[in-house]
Amino acid sequence: DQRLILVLGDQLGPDNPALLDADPATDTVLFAEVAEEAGYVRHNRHKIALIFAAMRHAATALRDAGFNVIYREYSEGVPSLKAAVDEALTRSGASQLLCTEPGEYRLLAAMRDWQDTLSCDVHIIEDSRFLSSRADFEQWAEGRKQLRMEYFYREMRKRYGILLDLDGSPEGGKWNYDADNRKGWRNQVEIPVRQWPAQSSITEAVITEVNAAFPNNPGDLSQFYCAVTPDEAQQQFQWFCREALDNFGMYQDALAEESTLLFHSLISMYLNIGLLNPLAVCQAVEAAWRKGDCSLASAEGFIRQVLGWREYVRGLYWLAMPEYATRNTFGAKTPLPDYFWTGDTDMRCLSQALTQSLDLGYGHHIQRLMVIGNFSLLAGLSVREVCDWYLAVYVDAFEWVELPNTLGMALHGDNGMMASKPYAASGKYIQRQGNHCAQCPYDPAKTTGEGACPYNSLYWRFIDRHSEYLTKNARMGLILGNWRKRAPEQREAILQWADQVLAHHAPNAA
Ligand code: DLZ
Ligand code: SF4
Repeated sequence: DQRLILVLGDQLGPDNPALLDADPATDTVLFAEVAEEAGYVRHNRHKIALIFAAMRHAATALRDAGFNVIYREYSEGVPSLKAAVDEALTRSGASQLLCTEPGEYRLLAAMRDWQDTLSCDVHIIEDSRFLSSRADFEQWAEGRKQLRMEYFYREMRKRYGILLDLDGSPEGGKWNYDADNRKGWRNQVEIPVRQWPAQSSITEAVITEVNAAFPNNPGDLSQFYCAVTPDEAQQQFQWFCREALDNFGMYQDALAEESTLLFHSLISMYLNIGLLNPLAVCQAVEAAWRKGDCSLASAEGFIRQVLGWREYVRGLYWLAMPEYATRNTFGAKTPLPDYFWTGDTDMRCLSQALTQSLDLGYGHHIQRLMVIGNFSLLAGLSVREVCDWYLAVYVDAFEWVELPNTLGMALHGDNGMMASKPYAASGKYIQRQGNHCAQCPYDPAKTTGEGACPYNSLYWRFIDRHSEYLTKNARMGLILGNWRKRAPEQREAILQWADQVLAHHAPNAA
C-alpha cells in the first residue's frame, strides 16, 4: 500500500515514530508550512523561523535518503494541514495517511475528524518520543489524591535507572537537590560566551520570508540563534555540558542584569521539536557527573527538568484536557497590559524579562515563573490571555508543555492540581535572586508610597483577596497569619496602594 506520511513542525528528528518503518520505495512524506498552524497565536518569529528552517532541513535529509517528499512552503498560501494532506493524497496516489499524534489537543481533535472527510484511511500513532506514555501516566495518576511531580519523578528515575547507585537508591542519598540550587546572582561568576550555529542558505531564506510574512509578530531575527538540525542541536547541547552545566544548578533560579541566558542549556525547543532525545540528554548529563565534570546538584537539577517535569506536565495535560484549559481558580480576568507586547514598563525585572522574551523567544524558568507569571498572578491578569501570550512568545512553547506550566504552575489556575501552593512572591524574592532591583526606580523594601515596589502591595492584595481559598492550604498558614496580625489601618493602606498600582500597571481596560 502506498502511504502518505505527514510530518508536523514539532516531529522533526530521527525518532519520529511515523518514519521509523518508512520505505522510500512506497511512502511519500509531506511537510506543510500552513497559515492555520502559523497563525493560531501571534507566534514569535524565532519560533516560526526555527520550525520552518528545521522542517526544510529535515525534508532535505529525507530526500537525500531517497524519499519522495512533498514540501509546501508558506508563500504558497496553503491554508491548513488538512488542505495540504488532501492535495498530497491526490498528487501521490496514496491510500493511507500516517501521522504521529500531535502534541496539542486542538490539532488532535481536528485530525480525528479527517477520517470522515478524506478519501483514505487515517492512522494516528502514539508519540513514542516521550518517556512516559499517556497510558503510563494515567496509571500512575489513578487513585492519587494529589499528582505531585516529585513522586512521579522518583518513579521515572527508577524506571530509567538514572542517577541511582548499585542498590537502586538515589545517588548521594537524596532524590532532589533543589535546596542547593537557589543561589541569587551578584555577578560573582564569569558567564561563558555562547557559540551559535552558523546559518545555512536555507535558514537565511526562511528568516527573510518570516520577516516579510509576519510583520506584526514579536521576535528580532537579526539575533536568530537556534540550531535547526539534529547535529547542530547536539553541538549546542555539548557546549552546555562543557561550559555551563557545572554552574547550571547553583544559578538555576538566579536573575541577572548581565545575562539573559546565564548557565541555562537552551535545549527545550530542540527536545520539543524532536531534534534532541530526552533520554539521551539525561544519560549524557549523568555521564558528565560520573566523570566529575559537574556537581551532583547540577546534574540532578537538569535531569529533574527533563525526566521529571517535562514528562509530568505532558501527562497532566492529556489527563485533564480539554477541561483543563477552561480552569481559573481565582477568576482572574484583567486584560493583558499593552506592555506585555513591547516590554515598555519601568519595573526593571519585568521589563528585562518581557523584552528578552519578545526579542529572543527565550526566558528562563524564574523569569517565566517568578517575574512574568508571578506579576500576572498577583495582578489578576486573564488566565486565557496570559496562557496565549506564553504560547505565542516562547520558541519552545507547545500547548502540552505551556498550558500546565502557565495555567497550573504560574497562575495556580487549576485549583492546585499541579502545584501545592501558589507561586506568589513579593519583590523581596526577586531582590534576593538577582540584581535587577539596583537598576530599578522602585524599592523592594517599600510596600506603599512613592517608589514602592509594585510586587509588594500586589502580593498582600492577593493574599487578602484569596484568603478564604488560601486558608485551606497548610503551607500558606504562616503568611496568612502575618497578614491578619497587622493593624487594620495598615492593611487598608496597603490595599488602597495596591489599587493605585493596579490602575497604573494593569488597568482593567487595557
Ligand atoms: C508551531 C508551528 C508553526 C508555527 N507552523 C507550523 C506549520 O506551518 N506546519 C506544521 O506542520 N507545524 C507547525 N507548527 C507546529 C504545530 O503547530 C504543532 O505540530 C502542533 O501544534 C502540535 O504540537
Ligand atoms: Fe522588580 Fe520591584 Fe525589584 Fe523593581 S524593585 S526590579 S519591580 S522586584
